[in-house]
Amino acid sequence: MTVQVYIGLGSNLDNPEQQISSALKQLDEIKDSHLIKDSGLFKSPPMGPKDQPDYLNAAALIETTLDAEILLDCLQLIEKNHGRVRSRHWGERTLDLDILLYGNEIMNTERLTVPHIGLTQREFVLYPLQKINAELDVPGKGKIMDLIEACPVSGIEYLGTIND
Ligand code: ATP
Ligand code: 5RX
Ligand code: CA
Ligand code: CA
Repeated sequence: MTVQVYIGLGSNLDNPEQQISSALKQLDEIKDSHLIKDSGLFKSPPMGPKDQPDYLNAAALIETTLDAEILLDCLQLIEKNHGRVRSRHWGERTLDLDILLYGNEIMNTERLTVPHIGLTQREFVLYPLQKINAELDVPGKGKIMDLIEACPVSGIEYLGTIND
């Protein structure tokens, strides 16, 4: 069964634009998966610890037949290949890949909370999702437009299309 999955991308170290551009190519190369669309690039101040660089974020829509946990394994391998080092909680990173939505499923396992836990509080997730699909309905949460209206403003800027 093919499922539509939205993935969140983030980077604030070692040429973030290049990290995200490269990660999008890697997403298209995951087995049994294809990249359908990306949001373009967004810039925002760090949420969580403030003493780190601004972030570039994007979202991607892929179609896959992989189970969510297998997909997570693939995403974590891509993070590792991009030199991600875990120094401190919510700290700076070369690449972060989160499963934002997995079809219309709601899941809560040891490794996965879907829809992604922070989604409704994060402009850097909601705006990229809206860019890909303005009609998007977030399972258990509501329409993307309404979620954006209710989200606390933290400041986000659209930078445009991602160059490869
Ligand atoms: P946040 O999840 O709040 O954005 P983060 O991205 O910095 O923070 P990580 O350190 O990258 O968090 O991930 C910690 C763990 O989160 C992962 O090992 C993974 O098992 C778990 N996790 C739970 N739900 C998800 C999800 N939807 N997508 C990706 N990882 C998830
Ligand atoms: C921790 C997110 C606390 C929100 C996190 C990103 C809050 C970030 C990112 C921006 C983190 C998780 N800030 N902070 N973009 N990731 N702008 O991708 S750490 Cl309140
Ligand atoms: Ca994250
Ligand atoms: Ca993550």
